[in-house]
Amino acid sequence: MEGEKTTKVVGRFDRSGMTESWLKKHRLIYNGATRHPFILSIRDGTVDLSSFKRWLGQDYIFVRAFVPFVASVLLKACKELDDSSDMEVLLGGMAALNDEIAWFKKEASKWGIALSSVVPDNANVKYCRFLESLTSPEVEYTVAITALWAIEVAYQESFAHCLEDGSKTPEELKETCQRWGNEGFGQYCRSLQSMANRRLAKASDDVAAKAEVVLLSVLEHEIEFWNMSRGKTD
Ligand code: HMH
Repeated sequence: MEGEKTTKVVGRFDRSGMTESWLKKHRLIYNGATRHPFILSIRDGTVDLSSFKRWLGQDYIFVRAFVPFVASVLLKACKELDDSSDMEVLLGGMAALNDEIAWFKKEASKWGIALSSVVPDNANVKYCRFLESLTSPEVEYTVAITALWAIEVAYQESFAHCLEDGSKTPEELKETCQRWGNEGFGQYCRSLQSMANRRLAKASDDVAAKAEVVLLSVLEHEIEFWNMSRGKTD
């Protein structure tokens, strides 16, 4: 129908842009996850390379646990009748993870890290358990897609900050920052965000409240993960 795409029904509870309003509401914790001292130390070139190596080894373990979580979100999307394009975005995300695992192996060998002997740190174990809890069929697609967006955008905002004009990121860390800070990954995050917004706009108050709690949990886990990488977990 003519004009259908431009007509927007504004209900009593307009939730378009729910994620944006949550980020405003929870700005302090969001900044904690995206402007962490570990990230700021990469950006200003003072990063301790042993911290960077610790992060690399731990993140490889995290990403291996992240794959079944993303697969569970994909499975949920496939069961939703109305969101066939979501499935395609998520499938692209899965394909990128295949590349990412290969990249971790290459990067680890460059830094002399034996990935098979990395022992997961407490903060990582907790984060991976949290991811596993979200794979349950009882977790609604709306909640799961909000979590996935939050996990990805935390890295995107963090690493993009290390590539901005005026940053002094060491040459040997730029490729890592590019992995998550590049424009394509930024676009993927914006797709995830609009998928989450679209679902949240139709969600019950109860499901929306659960999604907000999950967003906060993700941000807390991200902060703990940076703390662990930096080696200061007080
Ligand atoms: C801890 N959060 C953590 N690791 C990652 N690789 C991402 C988010 C993004 O995929």
